[in-house]
Amino acid sequence: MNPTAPKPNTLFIEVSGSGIPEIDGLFVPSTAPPVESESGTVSSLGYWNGKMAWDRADGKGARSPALSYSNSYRSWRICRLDGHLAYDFTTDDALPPADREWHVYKMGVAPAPSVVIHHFDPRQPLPAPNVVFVLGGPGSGKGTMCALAEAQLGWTHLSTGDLLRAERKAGGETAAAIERYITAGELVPNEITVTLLKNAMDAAMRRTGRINFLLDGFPRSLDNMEGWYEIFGREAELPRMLHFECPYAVLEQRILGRAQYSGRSDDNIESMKLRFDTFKEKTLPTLQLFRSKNKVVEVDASQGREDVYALVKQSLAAHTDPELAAQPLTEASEMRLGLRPYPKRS
Ligand code: UP5
Ligand code: MG
Repeated sequence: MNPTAPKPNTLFIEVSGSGIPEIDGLFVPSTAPPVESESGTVSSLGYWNGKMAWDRADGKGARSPALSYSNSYRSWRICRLDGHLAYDFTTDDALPPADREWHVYKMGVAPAPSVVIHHFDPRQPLPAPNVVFVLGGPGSGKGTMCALAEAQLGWTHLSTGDLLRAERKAGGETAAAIERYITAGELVPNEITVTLLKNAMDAAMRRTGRINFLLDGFPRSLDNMEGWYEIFGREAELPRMLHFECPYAVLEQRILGRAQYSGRSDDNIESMKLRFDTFKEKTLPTLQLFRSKNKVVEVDASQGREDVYALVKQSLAAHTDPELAAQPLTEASEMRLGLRPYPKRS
């Protein structure tokens, strides 16, 4: 293949709320073969002016793509069926903006539509995710290591604890219940946790196109595992598990260290003891189950951060993009590893 040839466009774009029927809808990557103009220039509909362009799902945009980039105006444009410009956005961004308001041009209808970019065809079910569970006592470093793997290795980090805290903050109907369980160091019921997890995984896959997940702090009980089976099926292969092993005295020190800045209602000696009891009573049986199926990688998490991260990186290597794995550490990653101080708070 010619290395300079444009890459095929594989993204899907959903446009809604424009008030113009031919604009609202799904923009799909073009499958039309490249065409040769009279002067002999070959262009592909999936690629326009050096940037990706989008055809219409109904094929109405056969002559020129309805969503395209103009190099001369340096802007993304959405055109009506009659070719008139309806919306534009001046930027050099590689993709049409999905998080900012578009400008309404002469033939457009205000307000500008919202634009959502999908990495997978939204009309089809999502592919199966590749999941690794990460378990370990409170303060064993799950969050720290998963955040590193996300920033450096391209895995998506989802912490059920963080999802629950975000849901509590959003103040929905389950917020009060979540608060009670978390402060008591007990496990939040399955209906809440597993639903949050499933929704977050789907949204992340569509948004990023990435299917590698580190699920931090899940499954915390055999009951959680039942919830998992209900959603992903009993036939699906059991995910692998990283177990962060660390003595209680070390965990306690770390949690008390973090308590100075975390603002977490469970970062105190009393909640910490309850969390550890819950870990032994509810989470250890899950770990045993995974051990009996040879699915566990044991990680000595009492070591320094760099050593723990090296083990994590190694155990994820088979599914990690080697180019990402070879990247130098970002500043934020160096801070997480304790190689660089965090900036002083004012
Ligand atoms: N640190 C990390 N690694 C270190 C190292 N190698 N050397 C030295 N220091 C290290 O790390 C803790 C602290 O230690 C940090 O200051 C870090 O810099 C340092 P962190 O990465 O935050 O540890 P982590 O294992 O993530 O600890 P966390 O407290 O988050 O674990 P928990 O499992 O207790 O908390 P979680 O947020 O997962 O859950 C909270 C509550 O939510 C649960 O108690 C429960 O009530 C509820 N919950 C559910 O009900 N169901 C779920 O599925 C999940 C949560
Ligand atoms: Mg955590």
